[in-house]
Amino acid sequence: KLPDFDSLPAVEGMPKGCAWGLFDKDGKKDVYGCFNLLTPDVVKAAIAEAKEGVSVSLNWPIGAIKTPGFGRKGLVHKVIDFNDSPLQVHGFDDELEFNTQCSSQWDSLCHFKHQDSALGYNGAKGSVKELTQDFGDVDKTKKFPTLEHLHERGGIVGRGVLLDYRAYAEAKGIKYSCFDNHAITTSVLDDVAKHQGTELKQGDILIIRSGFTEDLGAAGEEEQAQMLGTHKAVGVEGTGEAAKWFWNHHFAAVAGDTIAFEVLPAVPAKELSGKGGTIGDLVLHQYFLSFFGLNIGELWYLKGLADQCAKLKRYSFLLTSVPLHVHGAIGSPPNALAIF
Ligand code: UVW
Repeated sequence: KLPDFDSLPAVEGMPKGCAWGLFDKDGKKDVYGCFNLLTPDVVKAAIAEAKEGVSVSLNWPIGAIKTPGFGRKGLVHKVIDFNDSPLQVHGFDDELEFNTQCSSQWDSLCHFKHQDSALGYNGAKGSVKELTQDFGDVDKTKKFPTLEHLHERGGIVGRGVLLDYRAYAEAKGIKYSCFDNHAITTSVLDDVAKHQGTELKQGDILIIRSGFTEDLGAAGEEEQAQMLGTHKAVGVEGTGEAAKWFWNHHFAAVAGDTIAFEVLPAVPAKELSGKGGTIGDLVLHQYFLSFFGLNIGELWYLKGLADQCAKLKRYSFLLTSVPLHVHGAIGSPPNALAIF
């Protein structure tokens, strides 16, 4: 049984809310965070959600945004004709170059640190150089909670649950733009669950749909740049109270279709010091990734999932996801499927 937020043990020099050490085993520092909640019993129960034999991809095309936000590099896709290569035969290869956070993605637990202490989940500290150096010695990166470790535990398999905020807002006549700072409060998330008849359980992978990737994908290149250029985005309210709500549900991970999961711009939370108006003010990123060990998925494409859930009147399903197997991976396309 996991402690609730108010009972989390104090960690010297850190604000309240660190789940550090909770999952440590045999004197080894944990690197999986809340994915530890995907126990064999939780996975077996999740597999029972696959009844219809229908699967839905949750992955937006990697090149869906021509100029991704936060100065990130978009996709460069080079197709190589074997006739132009030393092979001199008929056929093709291709090469991809992209920032792993330019489209649908998982944030690893060392993607965004607690800004005051520069510490990541479970006290992980160190520079990019330390994280990526010496590709021959995997043990050197064991202390960093990267996505690579997920391969040691067989990828991500669990019960996915959709909270379809977009459909709820349409039903209730709530109007909003995905490119404005529209905050989805946790009390509204409770209402969405009630409206759908959905029960949230420990170990769930919670997915929230706002329509962000659908609206951005429908826009042309110039319009996309304008939409992202506002640096405003719909998302979950970035407050300590919201962080508490998420921890107390004991999710295995959270994901959504927005660019930062939490509303942008972030407002410095009273529990965390912040400079004001900077990306360092992200509240849920600091709580989820650094304090809780709760991975965040962003920019997932959720229209097909929403349609399938509405058709079946069922918002839970088997979810599988396999991040790229890259040494020291900080972010990755999720390669996520919902299976009904
Ligand atoms: C940043 O890290 C700035 O954003 P995100 O994880 O939301 O892509």
